[in-house]
Amino acid sequence: MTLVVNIGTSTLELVQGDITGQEADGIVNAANAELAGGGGVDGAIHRAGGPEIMAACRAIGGCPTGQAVVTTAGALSARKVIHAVAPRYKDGLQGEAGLLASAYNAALEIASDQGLKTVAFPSLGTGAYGYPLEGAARVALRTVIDFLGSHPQVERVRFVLFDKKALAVYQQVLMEEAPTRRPGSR
Ligand code: AR6
Repeated sequence: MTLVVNIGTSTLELVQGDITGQEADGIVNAANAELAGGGGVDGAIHRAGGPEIMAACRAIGGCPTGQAVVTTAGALSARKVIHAVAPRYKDGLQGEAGLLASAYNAALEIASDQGLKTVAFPSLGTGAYGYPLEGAARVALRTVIDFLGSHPQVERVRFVLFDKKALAVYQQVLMEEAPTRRPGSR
């Protein structure tokens, strides 16, 4: 089931699925600071998008934690891939929440600058980097809600959650965080 919430004139959606199958102008990758590829979302995006994306990552060379860079989307149907780097979670006392929010903000700023109207995000940080799901969902959703409130040019942000558990946690947190909601409308 899709959960859709209006944020001003934009929409925020939660769906379960594989990020590489999404139709969106921009697809966000859960990258590492070396932009070297890896498992999880990163592996899936490079597999589906082909070698052009890695060539573009090599040319850029790297991206600090909490930041994002943009490349071609290769063979994916999206126009661009935005590579965002979440922090490795230790104990929550190393600035992880601020860095995670910063990674989302950086990706959203790029989307806005590039004229990407629709953007698909995975749950940054909650796989190999170990960020606890509920805390990550709260940071992710708050950051996106704040951004959409002041950037109507980004018309739709869709979180693509890989499994039922992640979808359920994001749904719960969104119910708590969203200013207005329209649950189950699609
Ligand atoms: N579509 C959507 N979500 C997915 C997919 C997919 N195809 N595959 C996994 N997830 P992760 P991170 C979920 O590990 O924690 C990589 O090796 C997954 O269940 O992809 O930011 C990079 O190269 C989890 O909830 O990203 C980095 O080194 C979420 O996506 C490092 O992992 C994020 O998991 C980044 O770690």
